[in-house]
Order: sequence, then structure tokens, then C-alpha cells
Amino acid sequence: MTTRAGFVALIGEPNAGKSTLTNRMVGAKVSIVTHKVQTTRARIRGVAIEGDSQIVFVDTPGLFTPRRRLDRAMVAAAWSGAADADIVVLLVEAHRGVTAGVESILEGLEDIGKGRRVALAINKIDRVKSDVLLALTEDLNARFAFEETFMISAEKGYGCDDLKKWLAEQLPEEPWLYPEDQIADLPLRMIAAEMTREKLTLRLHQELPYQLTVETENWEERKDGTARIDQVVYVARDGHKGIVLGNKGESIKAISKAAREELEEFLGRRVHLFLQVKVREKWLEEAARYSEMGLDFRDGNG
Ligand SMILES: Nc1nc2c(ncn2[C@@H]2O[C@H](COP(=O)(O)OP(=O)(O)OP(=O)(O)O)[C@@H](O)[C@H]2O)c(=O)[nH]1
Ligand SMILES: [Mg+2]
Repeated sequence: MTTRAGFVALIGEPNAGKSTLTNRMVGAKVSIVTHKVQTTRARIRGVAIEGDSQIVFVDTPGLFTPRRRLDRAMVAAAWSGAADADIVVLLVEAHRGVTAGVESILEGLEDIGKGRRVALAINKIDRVKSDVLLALTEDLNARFAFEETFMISAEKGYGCDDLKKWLAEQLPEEPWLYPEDQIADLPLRMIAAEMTREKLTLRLHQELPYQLTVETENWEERKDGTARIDQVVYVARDGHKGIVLGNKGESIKAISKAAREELEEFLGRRVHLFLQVKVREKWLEEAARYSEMGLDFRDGNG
């Protein structure tokens, strides 16, 4: 039997739907999704199988004009994900069209190299009428030599099977890269930290989610088959700690419960999750925080 395998990087502006598409392709939630921009911070690998092909999807942080160290490290991680992939899929939001952000990604794609295979996926087609889609497809294809254009809704699933089939056919003939039953390539303690960060982001408002990070500090397998997981939520200011905790601790309680439930579903067993909130003014400038996130601290150098 000939098998195929390779990497497909999903790139696009923040909020384009890259993580939603990754999860849909994998058929399980491996990357966190929120309605806010800049949710994904590092490269997340999700593994999908289509026929004889193993497609390793590389979900990347959204591409935008970086200003801060963390922004720069995220954007660098996204571009290196694209540069290392066999095929790149650019996601563009149907209802937003060719924004300045999309234009600058197209310039970046020209820079990362001739011969790189790039497909276009216009996402969120559930939000627009078909005449808008046709005009947008023409416009984008006039700007860049995409190999193929797909119109999809990562959320509703429209067009996703066609995209997956096409990708599976394009990958090189190679032995599979992961065991058949593996769906993600990310340490469990990181997956657990991401789940908590998702719940924090969904619950809290304003700038705060950007200024917090979650780390799994301890993971203990207990004799009764349950796991005890200790996590730290780092925030940059005293006031933020109060926001995360909420009135009488009600926010952190709800967040912890939601994260624990999702973790239990993912692991298929009971979990005891303990969250601690620590104020760390300079965490955005600490190398150790970046390596925990799967980012290169030096990529953030201005
Ligand atoms: N209507 C609609 N919404 C979608 C679709 N795909 C994703 N979304 C929503 O768009 C928002 C952002 O989705 P994500 O998957 O987190 O986007 P992302 O590109 O990974 O974002 P970053 O990680 O911040 O770069 C979420 O609220 C999704 O539910 C779609 O096909 N249709
Ligand atoms: Mg994402």
C-alpha cells in the first residue's frame, strides 16, 4: 500500500477560523477556539487521516502587525510553520474580504518562496451571499497564484471534505509520521493549560486575556486512576488577579469547573484541577514563559 504524509500549515489573520478548521479536520478538539483575536499563540499540530494519507495540520497564530514581544514571537512562529509545510492553506474571511491584513500576508507569501504550494480557503461562507464569494475568489486569484480555491465554513463543515480530499492527494508518498490513533502532537500538560486559557478568555473581558498565561506546574497520576493537575494563571497586574478570581472567587470557580469538565472528556477519566493565580508583572518579558507556550523568546526581540 502506498501511503502519503505531510504537513499542511493553516495561516491567516487572527480570528479567520484556523483553529476551528484544524479541529474539524482532526475530528476532535485539539486547538482552542474563541471569538476573540489572537487566541492561538503557538503552532499546534493536529493529525487527520484521509484514505491512505496522514495529514498533519499545523494550526498557527494569526498574522498581524506585531508590536509587542509576544506578538512578534507569535507571528514568527506562524511564518515558520508556513515555511516548513508541504502545503500552505491561507484562510480569508468571506465577509471581510481583502483587508490590509490579507494584503500584507499575500506579500509575506511571495517572500517565503517561489515554488511553495499555496491553496486558498475562503472561510465563513455561511455569512455571505454567493455573488460576494465569486467576486472575492476572482480578486484574490488575481493577486496571487493559488493552486486551488475552496469555499468553506469551518464551523458548519461546508466544503471541508473537498478540501481534505484534495490535501490528502497532494501530499508526498511517505510513511505516516504518527501512530494511527494519535490526534495531536502537543504535551498533555500544554493541552490542559490551553483548555484553561480558553475558559478564561471566554469568561473574561477587555485586554486581560492577552496579559495572562496558564502553565501546568504539576501532574500527578493517582492510584485510583484519577489525575491531580495543578496550574498557575500568571497575570501582569494586581487588579487582574481580582478580575480572574471574581466576586467571592466565583469566576475562577466557574472557569476551573469548565476546564476540568473538558479535560475529563479529553482524557476519559476523572481530574482534580487546582488553579492558582499569581501576579507576575514582567511575565511577558520572561523567557521561561515563552518556552512553556512553545514559542521562541528570541523571536520576540525587537
Ligand atoms: N460564522 C462562522 N464563524 C466561524 C467559522 N469558522 C470559525 N468561526 C468563528 O470565528 C471565531 C474565531 O475562530 P478561531 O478558530 O478561534 O480563529 P483563529 O483563526 O484560530 O483565530 P486566532 O487563533 O486568534 O488566530 C470563533 O468564534 C469561531 O466560532 C465559520 O465557518 N462560520
Ligand atoms: Mg486559533
